[in-house]
Amino acid sequence: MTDSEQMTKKRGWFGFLRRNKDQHPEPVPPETPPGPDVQPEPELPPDLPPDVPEPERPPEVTPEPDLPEPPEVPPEISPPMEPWAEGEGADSEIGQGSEKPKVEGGWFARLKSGLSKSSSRLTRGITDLFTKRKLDEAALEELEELLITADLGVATAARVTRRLAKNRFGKEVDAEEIKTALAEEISEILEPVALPLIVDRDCKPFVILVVGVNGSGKTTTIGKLARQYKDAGLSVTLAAGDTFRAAAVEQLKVWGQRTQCPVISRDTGADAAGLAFDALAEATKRGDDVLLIDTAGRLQNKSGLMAELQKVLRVIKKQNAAAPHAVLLVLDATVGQNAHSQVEVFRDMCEVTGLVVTKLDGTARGGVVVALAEKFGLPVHAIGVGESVDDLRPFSAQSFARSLVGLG
Ligand SMILES: Nc1nc2c(ncn2[C@@H]2O[C@H](COP(=O)(O)OP(=O)(O)OP(=O)(O)O)[C@@H](O)[C@H]2O)c(=O)[nH]1
Ligand SMILES: [Mg+2]
Repeated sequence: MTDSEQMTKKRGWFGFLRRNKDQHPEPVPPETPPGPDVQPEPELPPDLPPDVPEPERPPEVTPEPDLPEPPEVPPEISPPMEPWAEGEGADSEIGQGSEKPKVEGGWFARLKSGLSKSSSRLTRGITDLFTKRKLDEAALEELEELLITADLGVATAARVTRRLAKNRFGKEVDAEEIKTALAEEISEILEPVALPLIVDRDCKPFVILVVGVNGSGKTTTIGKLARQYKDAGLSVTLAAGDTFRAAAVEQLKVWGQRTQCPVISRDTGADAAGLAFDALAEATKRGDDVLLIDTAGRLQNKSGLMAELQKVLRVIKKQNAAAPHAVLLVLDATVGQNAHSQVEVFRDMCEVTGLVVTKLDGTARGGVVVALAEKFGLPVHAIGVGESVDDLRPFSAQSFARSLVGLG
């Protein structure tokens, strides 16, 4: 068994659930500054209502559809899902699944090709640097520069090269050896943050607030998470907390239909905190296992967005002091270094408990994940490797590190 498989087994496939030992003796299986393009929006809700507003009218609850068959998947929203590899995902014990790193065209292949921008630069650079060459001062300096340009950040690049030097300085090294050693160093940095998001089944509902700048993948991640939780046998409600845009509510409703989860929503322009409050009340009344709350990524300005998010947090806490149980910051990997300031702002404003990094299937600048791990130490719960409902995967330190340096 590989290390990666052992890790997966130890933590559980996607590591979703902390078992409630009393009630569930059987195995229970288990995702700103606002973007630089924040534009003023003319139609704004007026002043935010008081903390715990009385709804003017009851929020709209899109009932869980009673569908005899799985719903049709609109192709523009989700390409056809990949079938599970044999023996994966079918077990009642989700923790037994493998990450299927060898499946052609599977998530690992997509992750690898997604990281190709970072990895090809690194791979080419390493090959040029280390063709029958000693690991001397000059080589180390060039390697450090290479790592910085691959978004790993100055501190991480320095740390990695220092550690390489410790073991191999003055020795003749080839490119493969350097890549392998790099992957090991990077994996070691990522290991402490590669942590699954664990749903505590004693919390009914386990409240997950999903935040991030516009377009980072919040709503899509909620859809993917909803599917995973539903597949694990949990009852899930979605709250359309992005009341700023009509299309955002509609998008979440589509995900609700696809995953057969009820969606609690209000009209565009309604108070997001009020909606979150009602959604929590509703999910609590129903005894739901999970409540996933979507939020806006863009408001009139950054301070408006932050004020709204903080208000959402306040009203949730008024109703349930322990909630939200998780605040997920969704980061688009393609933004590169900009991710640092997004983490700083959201972490300070919204008590972020973990990250989901999306779009690692694109021309991602995946090296930034390493820099974030080193700098902030926030758990990376999952990564997005595509738009499909199945494209949310646990974050494996080893797989990621190897993909990043172009190793299979
Ligand atoms: N390739 C790829 N696309 C993704 C991934 N996650 C999300 N997307 C796409 O990114 C776009 C934005 O995703 P959304 O989920 O709408 O992002 P959001 O954060 O909710 O955006 P706002 O509602 O505008 O704040 C959509 O076209 C998604 O399909 C991913 O992992 N890979
Ligand atoms: Mg959205």
